[in-house]
Amino acid sequence: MYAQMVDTGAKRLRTSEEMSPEERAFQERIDADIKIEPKDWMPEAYRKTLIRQISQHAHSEIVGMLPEGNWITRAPTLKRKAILMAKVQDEAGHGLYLYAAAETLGVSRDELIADLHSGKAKYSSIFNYPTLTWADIGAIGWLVDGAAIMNQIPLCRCSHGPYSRAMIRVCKEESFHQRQGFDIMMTLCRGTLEQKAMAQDALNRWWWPSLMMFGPPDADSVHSAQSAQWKIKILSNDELRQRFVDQTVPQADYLGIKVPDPLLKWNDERGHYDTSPIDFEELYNVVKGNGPCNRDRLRTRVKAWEEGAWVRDAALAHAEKRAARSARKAA
Ligand code: FAQ
Repeated sequence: MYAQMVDTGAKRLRTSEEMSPEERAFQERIDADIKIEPKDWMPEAYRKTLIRQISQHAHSEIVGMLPEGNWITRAPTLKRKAILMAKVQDEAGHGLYLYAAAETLGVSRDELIADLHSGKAKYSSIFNYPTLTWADIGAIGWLVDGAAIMNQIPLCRCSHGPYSRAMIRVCKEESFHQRQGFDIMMTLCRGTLEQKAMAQDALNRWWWPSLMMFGPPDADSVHSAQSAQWKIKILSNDELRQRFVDQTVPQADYLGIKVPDPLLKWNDERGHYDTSPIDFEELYNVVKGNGPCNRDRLRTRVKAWEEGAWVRDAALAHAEKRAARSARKAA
């Protein structure tokens, strides 16, 4: 897979001879699966790549609270409401671990958040689609969390210590999220004809955007080759996408609903499902800011940040007061 990335990747990788002695020693540690920790030497480009990816990931968790948060007051039962609240709170927690992992690379949380709010930093394309019915909450858990886990399990083995450790806990919680989504879909699919139709409609709308979460095809992925060499990426975008399709299609069959792809077919020779070509123009358009909800999502985040200023000020004042008290006691 790595060789394939090198062949198709946009950037040529530096050979061992072209690296400085420090870089070579760094690459040797990575090749030997030794984690890179915050105080270790690292190439500037490695640090920047990680800040980019980890912060985008953190922003995705925080923006990702919005489409589901929108349904907390409308969940159909008290039990579903409690579960959804816990899930959305977990996402806030994931965002916080990830911001903390990015901070170990020498960037402040305020800088990262300013980049999100100015539109400079990206977050996952998937969160720019609307949640129109309760079945969308099921589809997000089943498909979006399912895709997130597929991408994040290999990240538990990535070369950066803080990121890899954050991923272990995140994946455990995501697995609960995925199951609660599937459980909502099961309930709807075993319910009335209208409920089953709602589940089918949600699958129709979330299927293709979920496949796009894995990023552009390998041939167009600018960062893949370098990230693979540094073991930030363990599996390629297309490989993860294929694994997700292979895992999810039988689940749709079990639910008795149909994946919205007329060309979807098991290929015995490849041992995988074949799909129709994916319309990556839609991904690029959403990433550029033109998805159905991009503007609304950013506006909501900026408003929440501004309206939460007094909470941050109060927490800071409290922390300063406590620090001063401890200093007085110690003196
Ligand atoms: N959306 O060269 P590549 C979740 C950008 S968490 C937006 O392939 P790379 C939990 C990419 O950043 C979901 N932008 O890039 C949850 C780059 O732009 P840049 C988030 C995308 O980094 C569930 C450019 O395209 N997960 O869902 C997307 O090697 C439910 C070129 O692409 C992560 O962030 C996209 N889909 O690979 C929460 C996982 N795809 O930065 C709430 C960690 C690509 O040069 C509810 N991240 N781009 O301006 C990764 O694994 C990687 O960053 C990829 C992209 C695979 C996303």
